Amino acid sequence: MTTTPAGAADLRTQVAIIGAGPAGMLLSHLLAAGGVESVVVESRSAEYVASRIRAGILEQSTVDLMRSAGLGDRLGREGHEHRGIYLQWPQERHHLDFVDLTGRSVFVYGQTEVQKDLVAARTAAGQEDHYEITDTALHDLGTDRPSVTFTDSSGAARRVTADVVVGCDGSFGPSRSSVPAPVRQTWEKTYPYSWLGILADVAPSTDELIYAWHPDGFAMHSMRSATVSRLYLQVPNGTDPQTWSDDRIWESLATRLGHGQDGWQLTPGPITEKSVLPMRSNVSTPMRHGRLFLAGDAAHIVPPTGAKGLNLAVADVGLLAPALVDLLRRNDSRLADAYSETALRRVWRCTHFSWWMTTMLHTSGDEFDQQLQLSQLRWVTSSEAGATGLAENYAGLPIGF
Ligand code: RFL
Ligand code: PHB
Repeated sequence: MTTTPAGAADLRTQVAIIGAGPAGMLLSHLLAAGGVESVVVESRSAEYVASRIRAGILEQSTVDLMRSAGLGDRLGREGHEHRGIYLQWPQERHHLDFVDLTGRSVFVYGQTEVQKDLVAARTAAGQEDHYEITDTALHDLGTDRPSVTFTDSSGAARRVTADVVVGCDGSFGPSRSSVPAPVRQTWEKTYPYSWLGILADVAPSTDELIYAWHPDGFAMHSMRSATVSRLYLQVPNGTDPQTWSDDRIWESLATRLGHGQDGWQLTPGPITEKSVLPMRSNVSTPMRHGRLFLAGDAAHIVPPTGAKGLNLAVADVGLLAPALVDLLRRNDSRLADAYSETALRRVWRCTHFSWWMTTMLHTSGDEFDQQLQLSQLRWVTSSEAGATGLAENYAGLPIGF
């Protein structure tokens, strides 16, 4: 933490939010609905943030929160409700029906679409945002007048003074490390593999997502719409996506996803995006220090196998918004004081689930591990108790969990 630079042009608000990703934008929307004003500052352009291809699955509680916040119209029209997923390994494919198992479903609705809906809502509310800023720094977090300084897109030095600062700036932003070292504790795990992800202009070859274990490595078939497919392949860390030709990608997907198995066919199509995503688990605690609160990837990262990253960010904000409304409008700090501990219960549950899905489905080359993975997959797909455990975690625990 540093002191505020002299001469910075001042802005005053109740909540200064760093980061305009889904956590920051949803928080500003929920705060506005609760009568609390906020300013959002973001280092990238609005177009860049809106076009980042990331998550694709919304769990039930995320959908419920978006609907109750008035963000459910386009999601209702364009999102696709899925009853469950397919889990498979060579010669076997099993459907897990989450609705039968838990009464809850999931929705296919891309993070790009969530982001567009959030930007539209914030623009309609006429609240203040600053994009393409640099030199973000947090100050005076131990006082009741914390501030954020930055250089705006015209090169001017600015300062936002607030009652509360919320770090929604992902794992590489400055907020997480503003919790001082003696207080901050970080748990981290990196995995010995990455995902090569593609977007393709082709109708999905499946009605619901397929998660496939294969001796060559994990593969997954997801989708964005009736005409756009999203697929992933396990690849070694450090893989350059350009070393994978389109033909090699489709051939590997066909092998790992079981093209020809029981007559199922994978239809290839033009690849429009190709990238490699490393995988790690990371939790940084506490999620509140003084007048600084952390939400979303700023506090925790999960590998994408459980589809939890975006949903956890939404769950954090679903807890934090009412806590800040109580704190700032009613001078009631009970929810704010409980925020870190309450949020971390769900964070650790989702961290465990994401690790469990990841280690069950990715091959490490160890033959003993392979047998354990296959045994686990057989159990999850044949025992109602096993299937229900996966379904309950995947379709999502209620917001207050
Ligand atoms: P975000 O979306 O990363 O937003 C953080 C924002 O903070 C900005 N920022 C700063 N702003 C001002 N000053 C600074 N110094 C700043 N430093 C950073 C950043 O530019 C950014 O706009 O975090 P948020 O809002 O917490 O949302 C979390 C989700 O985005 C994330 O959990 C998921 O997208 C994770 N994730 C995936 N999750 C899934 O559930 N399924 C997926 O398929 C999936 N794919 C992905 C992903 C994350 C990825 N990243 C982070 C590398 C694919 C990728 C590539
Ligand atoms: C996606 O559609 O990008 C997606 C879906 C489910 C996951 C991960 C990514 O577990």
